[in-house]
Amino acid sequence: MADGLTPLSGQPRQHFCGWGATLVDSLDSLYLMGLEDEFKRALNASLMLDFTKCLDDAEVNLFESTIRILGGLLATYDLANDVRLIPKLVELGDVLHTAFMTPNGMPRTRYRLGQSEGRSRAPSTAPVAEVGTLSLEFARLSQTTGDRKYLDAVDSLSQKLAQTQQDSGIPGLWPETVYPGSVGGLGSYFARGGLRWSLGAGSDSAYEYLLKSHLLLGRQTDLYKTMWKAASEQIKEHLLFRPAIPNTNRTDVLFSGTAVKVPDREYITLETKVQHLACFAGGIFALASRIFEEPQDLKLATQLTNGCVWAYLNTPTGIMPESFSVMRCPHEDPRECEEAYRVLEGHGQPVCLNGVCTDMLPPGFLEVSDPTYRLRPEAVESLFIMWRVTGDEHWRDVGWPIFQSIIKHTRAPYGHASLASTIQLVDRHACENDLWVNKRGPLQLDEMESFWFAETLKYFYLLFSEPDLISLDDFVLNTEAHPLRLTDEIRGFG
Ligand code: DMJ
Repeated sequence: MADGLTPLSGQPRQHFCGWGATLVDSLDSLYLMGLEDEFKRALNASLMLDFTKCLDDAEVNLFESTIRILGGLLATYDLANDVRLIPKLVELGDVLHTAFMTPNGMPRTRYRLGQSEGRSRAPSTAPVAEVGTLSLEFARLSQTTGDRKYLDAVDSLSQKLAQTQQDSGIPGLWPETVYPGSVGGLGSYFARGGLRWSLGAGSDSAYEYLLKSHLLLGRQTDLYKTMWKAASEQIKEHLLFRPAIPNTNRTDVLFSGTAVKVPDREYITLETKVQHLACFAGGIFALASRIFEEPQDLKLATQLTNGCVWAYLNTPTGIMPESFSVMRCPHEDPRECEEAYRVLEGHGQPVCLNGVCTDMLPPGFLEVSDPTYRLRPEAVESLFIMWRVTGDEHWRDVGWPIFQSIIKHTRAPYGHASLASTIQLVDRHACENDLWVNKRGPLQLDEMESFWFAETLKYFYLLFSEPDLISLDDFVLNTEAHPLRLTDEIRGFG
C-alpha cells in the first residue's frame, strides 16, 4: 500500500501522501496484461485508500496526483467498469478540485489538505506542465460522474492558456516557467518574462494535452485544436533541429532542443541539449498527423522517433541518457550533416562533465549532462504510437533491442532499478535468475518510479501486442499512459 518500493533494498517509500501511487498506477497494466488475480487483489486494495488524509500532513502534489492516481483510477473504471470505483473517484476528485479554490481560480500546485481554501493563492511560479496537464483527467472525471465542476475548473484554466498564447517571447509557445499566482493582468499568468521554451522537463505534457484534450473534448470546443495548431507551428520553427551525427546519410534524424532568450538581447538561440523527456514528441506528431490528416507531421514524427532510437542504440548500455548534447547540422540536406560531423570529430580536447569525458563518449555525442536512466517511457511511447499509426514492423524491430537492454541492465532484487549512468560500465554485483553474479554493467540506483509499471512496461507490452488491445481509435492515453475511453459522442475527430 506504500507509494513506492526501493528496488535494491526492498523498502517502502511514501512520497505521494501514502495514496498507493505504485498500486494505483499499475492497475490498468495488470488489467490489460490479463493478470486477473493480481488485478482483483490490487483493485480491492485500492478501494481501501483514504484520499481525504495525506500521510504526515505532507503537501499534495496536484500534477502527480492527477496524472498517476486520478488517471489510474479513471482508466481502471473505463476498462473494468467496476462501479465501486465511482465513490473513490469522487473522493479523490474533490480533494484535487480544492486546488482550484483560489482568488484567481488558478490552481495551487502544492497544498496541504484543508489549508484555507479560497484564500490561499496559486504559487508565484510553476512549471507550465504542472498547470497545463490537468484538463484530460478533470474532463474525463466530469464525463464519468456527470458533475461539471471538474470540467469547469480546467476549462477556465485552458481559456487563460489560450488567451495568453500569443503573448510570450515566442508567440504560440508558453515559457517553461509561468506565474499562476500573479495578481496582474491576464497576460501575466503565462507569458511574463519567460526565457526558455522546450518540449522537455517542465513543459512536455502541457503541449501533449492540447492534442489529447482535443481528442476528448473536440466535439464540444475548438479551443484545444486551435492551441495545438498554433503551438505546433512554433515547435517546428523554433525547437526542432537536425543534428550532425554519424550516418545521417542513412538515417533521417531530428531532435528537439530548448529555445533560450538571451537577457537584454533581442534574439533567441537554440540549446542543442536533447532530453529523454522530450522523446514523446515523435508520438504526438504521429497522432496529430492521423487526427488532422497532415502527412508532413508523420515525416516529422518519424525523424523525431529515429533520433531517440539513435540515442538508445549508440550508447555502451543500449539505453539513452536522461540528457545530452549534439552538434546542430547547419545544412538542410541530411547527407551534408555526415561531413559536418566528420569535421567536428577531428577537433577539440576531451572535456569531462559528471564523470563522463568527451573521449569516452560514443560518436555523435558532444557531452552528456545527465547520464542516468530513470526507467522513463517516452521513447517506447513514440515507438508504440508510430507502430499503431503506420503499421510498419520497423518500429517493433527497433523496439526489441531497446527492451532487451533495459531489462538486462535494470533488473534488480525487488523490481527494476534506475541507472546511475548509461555511458559508464563498472564491475558490480547483479541479480540474474535469482543468483548474485559479478558482472560488468551500469551502476544501479535504489529508485523505481511508478511510471515504470504504468508506462514503460505497458508501452512495451502494447508494442508487441495485437493492435486491437487498447485501440487508439477508442482510447486516449493520458501522460501517464492511462487509457481513457473515447466514445463516438465525445471523440474529437471522425
Ligand atoms: C511521467 O510521470 C509522465 O510521463 C510525465 O508526463 C513525464 N514524466 C514521467 C515519465 O518520465
